Amino acid sequence: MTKNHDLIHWVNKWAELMTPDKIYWCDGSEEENQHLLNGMVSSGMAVRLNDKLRPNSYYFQSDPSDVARVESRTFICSESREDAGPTNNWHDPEQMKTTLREHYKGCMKGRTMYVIPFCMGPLHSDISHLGVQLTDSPYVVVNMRITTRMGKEVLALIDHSDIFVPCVHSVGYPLEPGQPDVKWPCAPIERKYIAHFPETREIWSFGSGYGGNALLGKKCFALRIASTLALDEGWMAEHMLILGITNPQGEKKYFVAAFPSACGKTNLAMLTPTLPGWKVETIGDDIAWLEFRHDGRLYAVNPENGFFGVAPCTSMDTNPNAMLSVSKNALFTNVGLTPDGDVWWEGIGHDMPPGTMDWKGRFHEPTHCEPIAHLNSRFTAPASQCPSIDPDWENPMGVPISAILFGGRRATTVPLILEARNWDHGVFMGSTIGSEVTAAAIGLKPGVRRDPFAMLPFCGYNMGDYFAHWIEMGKCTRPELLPKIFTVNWFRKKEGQFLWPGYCENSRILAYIFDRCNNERKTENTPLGVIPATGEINTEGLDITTEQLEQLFRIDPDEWKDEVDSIDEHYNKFSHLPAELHNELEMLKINLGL
Ligand code: OXD
Ligand code: MN
Repeated sequence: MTKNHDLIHWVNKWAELMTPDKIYWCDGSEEENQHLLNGMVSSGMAVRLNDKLRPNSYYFQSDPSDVARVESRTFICSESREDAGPTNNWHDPEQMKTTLREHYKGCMKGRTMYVIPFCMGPLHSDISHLGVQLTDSPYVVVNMRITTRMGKEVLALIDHSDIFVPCVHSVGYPLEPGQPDVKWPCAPIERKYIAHFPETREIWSFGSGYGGNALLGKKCFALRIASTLALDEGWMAEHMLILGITNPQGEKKYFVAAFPSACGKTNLAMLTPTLPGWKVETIGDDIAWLEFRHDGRLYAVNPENGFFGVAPCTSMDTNPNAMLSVSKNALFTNVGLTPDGDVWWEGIGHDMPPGTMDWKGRFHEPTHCEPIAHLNSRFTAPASQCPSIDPDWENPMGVPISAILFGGRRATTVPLILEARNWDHGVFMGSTIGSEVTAAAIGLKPGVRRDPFAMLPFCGYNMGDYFAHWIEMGKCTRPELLPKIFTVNWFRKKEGQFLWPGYCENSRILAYIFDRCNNERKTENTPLGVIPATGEINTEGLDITTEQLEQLFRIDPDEWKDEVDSIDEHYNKFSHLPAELHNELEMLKINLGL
């Protein structure tokens, strides 16, 4: 228990409203974890995997209606609509609280309310932040134990600090006396709410037990609420991986990279370089908190403690480090379950064992064409188990960043690599990231979706103000100390075929960026920015033709006319667009002769 009266008062107030049968304060111990997992196995929510194949690992299937983040039910409840901006679902905070209190009334009946003290960031870092999540889902507790620092030690920190972000979560499925539970309790979509109150730094989530809707430390706290803290306090909370890269001479640098969801951030963060003598190490695969420190350099910390990664297409070929991270002490949700008690998904690198159960609990006829694993099926694994984890991944100071990469999935238009002329030009690049979406994945219209800084679903305030914050951050230090900024696009195609091999061959691009950070390599100026001079990307041993390389850097005037129109349309949404970005767009038009 705690000595923090505010915390005790807050917990009691919510218990009165949600009326759980029991309140349990999580200490984060291994015994507690085993107890919860055993309980879920007994209730039928979890399956313990075969210990010989995958020690201490568990399998879960969600309700088919509760499989992903629901952007349409995610709300930013700021006092004024203007502060949520044109890209968020805004709701009046008092009205939202009134509506939600009705939903929360009695919602934990028949269940235990778990109190989870957690810390985003290393335990004793000045950039870390504390939170407490209430939840009625033991699945959430065991996932939060992996993805955040959680338990007794954090509670001791909360005892000595008045500041914690209060996070309330319920699956929204109370049980009447004698009513049997279901395997995955949740509420229907129209009763799901993922509500953020940026002014009072609160998160209220109701009705979903899955991923970012329920593990509130991740997208809700470390991105949406943290982005508002960062704006006020002069730092940055970003949807970025962090990696360390060492050249054959032993010199090391760190990069961060922002890509929209499902563009391979986890693969890039854990990449095994194909270039001899180079090494890549992982700090984080999804979120970076960035701050300028006394030496004028930008430092990054991964606020998370584990990975919550997309399973399909992860294999020993595409990402051996992720595969080894999930070899034990891992949780799997919505993948297939093999007859010998292991997991399977499309693209795991071997044929499906006969008799594998799909994520909906069915056994397929060979003619059945639905996937075994849901496209958004996930693994949860401790970062400490990743073979490529960086020795400094928990350094409370963070690591100094030399380059910032922006990217998306673009079959046309965008070159393989483009270097910004300066910080403001780089901010322009970040603010215009586009990525092709598939309708199947998130229920969005296929086509290019502008996802500025890959933060579209995750920025907790007006995105125009967020762009301005980026511009301001560039004034925090001397220009020569700012990281260089690049756009990359591994996904360019010709006649339906990828032009660049991607995956571990992306180390060739990272190596080029590394050298650019030392102001090495020959470059060429283009209307879009700076590209490598011919021959400056190491393609030794690659099966790639000169024509393919030219295609990868081609600037097609018609495509760019459309692109500029589309950026114009995108920018027109923002009444708070900083003048610097408007000027960058005008400059691009002039450079392109438009
Ligand atoms: C994620 C996402 O789950 O970006 O990381 O959607
Ligand atoms: Mn993400």
